[in-house]
Amino acid sequence: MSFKRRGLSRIAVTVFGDGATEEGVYHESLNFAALNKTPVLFVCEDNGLAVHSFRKVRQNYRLHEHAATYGVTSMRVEEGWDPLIVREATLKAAAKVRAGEPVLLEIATARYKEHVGVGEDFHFKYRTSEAVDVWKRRDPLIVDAQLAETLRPELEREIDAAVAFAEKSPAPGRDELLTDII
Ligand SMILES: Cc1ncc(C[n+]2csc(CCOP(=O)(O)OP(=O)(O)O)c2C)c(N)n1
Ligand SMILES: [Mg+2]
Repeated sequence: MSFKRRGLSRIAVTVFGDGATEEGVYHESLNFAALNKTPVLFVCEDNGLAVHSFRKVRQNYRLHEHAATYGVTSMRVEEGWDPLIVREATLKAAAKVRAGEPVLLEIATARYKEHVGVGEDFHFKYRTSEAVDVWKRRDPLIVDAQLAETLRPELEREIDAAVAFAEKSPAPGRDELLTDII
């Protein structure tokens, strides 16, 4: 809304899980964005899980069909393991957003680790490691070790720079509350 009011040609990208779409704020945000034609790209990482529960016990809607009822265009990528396909879809969705409408981009994916943290959670038995292996066998960072090693230094530099920037940034004060809002 701020970008639009200030006449900036920027877009906002928000990334969330399929489980988050059951929260009221998701629906309010979609409605607000559609109504005001704000330049927002909603990206849903759809792994079919919310913590330990599967979609079929949680959702009576198909996300992309449901977005249409708010007048939000949606796109779905099944090949979430393929960065080039994800990139292409994201560029297409972003172009639509720049042209003046919010878009929902749903990307099928898998969660390798537990819901929060770096451990595995197969011992809870709500899912099997075999189901996740299907994804790992298609994951270029696992299948193509050379590609992973080529990318690693640049990614590590980017992460280190982001962490250093965060650590040296002062906490925001009250005077910043409305910065970039109006
Ligand atoms: C702001 C906020 N609202 C609600 C919750 C409660 N909550 C915890 S996990 C979760 C859903 C998780 O599902 P998903 O985002 O798909 O993550 P996944 O389990 O796939 O990693 C929700 C709604 C929260 N943590 N924070
Ligand atoms: Mg999920």
